[in-house]
Amino acid sequence: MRLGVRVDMVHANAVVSAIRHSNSEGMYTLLLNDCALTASSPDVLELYDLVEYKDGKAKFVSKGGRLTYLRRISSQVKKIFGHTISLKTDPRCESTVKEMQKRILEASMLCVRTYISGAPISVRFHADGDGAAAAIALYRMFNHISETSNAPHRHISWNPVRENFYSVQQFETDMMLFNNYHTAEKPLVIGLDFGTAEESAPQFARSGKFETIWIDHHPMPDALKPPSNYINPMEYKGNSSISTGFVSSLVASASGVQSSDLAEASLISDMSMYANHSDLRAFKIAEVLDYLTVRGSDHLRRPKGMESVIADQDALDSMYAEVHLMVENALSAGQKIAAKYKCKNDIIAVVVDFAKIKRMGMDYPLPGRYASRLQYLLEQSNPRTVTIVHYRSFISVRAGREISHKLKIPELILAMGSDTNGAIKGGGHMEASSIDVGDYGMENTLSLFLHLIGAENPK
Ligand SMILES: [Mn+2]
Repeated sequence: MRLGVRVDMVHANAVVSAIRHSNSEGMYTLLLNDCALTASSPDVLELYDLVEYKDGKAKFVSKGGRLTYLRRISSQVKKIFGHTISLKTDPRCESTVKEMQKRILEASMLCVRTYISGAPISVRFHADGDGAAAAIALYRMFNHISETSNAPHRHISWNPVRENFYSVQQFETDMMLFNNYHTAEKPLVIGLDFGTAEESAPQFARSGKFETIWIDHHPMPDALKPPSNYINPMEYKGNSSISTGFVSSLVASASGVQSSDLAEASLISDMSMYANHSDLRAFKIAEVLDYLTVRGSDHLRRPKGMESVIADQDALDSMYAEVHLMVENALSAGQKIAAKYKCKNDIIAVVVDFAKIKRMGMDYPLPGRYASRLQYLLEQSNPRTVTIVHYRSFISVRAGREISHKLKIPELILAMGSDTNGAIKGGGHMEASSIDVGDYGMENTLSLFLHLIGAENPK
């Protein structure tokens, strides 16, 4: 059995590995052979000072503990990586997982090293089921490190992100946090399931003062130079069906933490081709995370709160029942009011006016996810379905894999843009895209789009 660190213990020869400046007195992270504690001090300490620890206080002994620090941090990191576990992987993406393995292990080790040393960490995750699953996997990993290394009380800030890029504001907030610290290891920003967009470029270029681990599975624009420790399955002959939650669970499993439930839930949430829809627990988690990231309270939109729901079977079951009913009702209402069009190649276009769903008092899921769910449902009975959900000035288009390569929707959107002198904008990929109708108006845009996919009698 592992014994906790007793606060009344006296530790000689502790080394200062991180300093947090505050108005009154500094807070110090002290590295020992078998633990990493936090202490205040009557003395003004510097990095790598050797100190004596007693009752939460550090007393200066001597300078020059850098080598002691390096030796200790390496041995503490090593201790954790004796227990790597494996994650069940779909045979279809095994080769990609194998190719990513080295980067995954490096990322995991960097997390452990940064955490134990006491350097601050900012985790930013896309506010959806996949991003949240990824964040919770890492949350479990950091908890595990905290227990295994006797390293409590670290600063990690967990932030859900709505944009698809690492913004100036996010960057400034991270720098503000990091500026309060003076640390042996660089501070760390972890980006999950977002950020692979051109708008991130200036912030990535300025990221020299901290380390990054960036996990994403969206296509990379040519203009973007990724930050360090960038892991995207698309760069390893994989595809976007390998979710961020799945890759993050691999990072967690490298340090001995089980999160296969989150890996599976993220695949379901992102409608991955590797998703196992008969895994009921994973399905429930996906449904609940999708909901919490959109409608959860501040606490329930962060890993600690979300994990408290997942870890409690009753809480998970009852929240799932509630959310699932909302989704089912909204989807069946949509099927009733949908307008259907026969198109070329035996394709059926299903058009839903989301404002009508809202008027019936249903405002969850949001239109984009709603379109994905409806498409998934409809393609069970007819794989040649294209789902079109419109709300305000936006249209979400979803197409099944079987027909998406015939339709080439992103190309149609570009064509509509040039036909309308740039009034219509949008983008996405073959299976999921969105259109901003701009000045061209909803009615006109819809009929233009339906015309392009060869709908009979479009409005
Ligand atoms: Mn994702």
